Amino acid sequence: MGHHGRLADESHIATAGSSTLVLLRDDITLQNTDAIVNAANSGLLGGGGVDGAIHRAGGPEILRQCREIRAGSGRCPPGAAVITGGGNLPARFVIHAVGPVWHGGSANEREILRKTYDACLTLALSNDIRSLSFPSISTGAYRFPAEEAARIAFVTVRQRIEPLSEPMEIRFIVFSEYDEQIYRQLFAEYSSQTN
Ligand code: AR6
Repeated sequence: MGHHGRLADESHIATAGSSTLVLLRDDITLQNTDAIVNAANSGLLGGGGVDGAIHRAGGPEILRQCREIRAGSGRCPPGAAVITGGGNLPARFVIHAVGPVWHGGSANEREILRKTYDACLTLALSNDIRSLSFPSISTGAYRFPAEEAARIAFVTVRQRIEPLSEPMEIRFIVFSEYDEQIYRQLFAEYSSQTN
């Protein structure tokens, strides 16, 4: 549990069905969840931001598996995700998810972002992953407005895990104080509805 003791208040923890949602301001590569999600691109061969950090911390085995997937299935379209091992990371798996590039909002970006989170959860459930850490997909290099992206992330995850009977832990990992405020607000709103 290590990392989230300091944040264990109502605005950083929420319950959805038998599962727990956690908000953490931290580095995603340090998370000891079964899997972490990478904010990847369609090429699947690395990049900057979260992607760069994951490949640096996880070592060459992750890239090797990504190359194998590329060779077998080609590029990964926005809204989809693939899974590899975690290499040297504490997490056993990395789910490489491709979010939409923000083009102003009329290119179906919101629906594609929703599909991206959904694809991660589908892969998690089919690989027996019970704990999963998400970064704020598309809100860095891909320029998706952070507030709207957070709401889509939060609602999509909640709706998908609420009906599950087996408990899961989902962490939303943010890097900036600004992003933390956005998620904190969502957690607080949601907790006040359900209590
Ligand atoms: N841990 C947690 N969050 C982080 C970390 C980290 N180590 N590093 C950055 N963030 P981005 P995107 C935050 O750009 O917008 C890459 O080049 C960051 O502050 O990583 O989906 C890929 O190869 C921001 O809030 O992902 C793609 O080409 C969020 O993570 C492209 O960028 C996402 O920023 C994907 O862009």
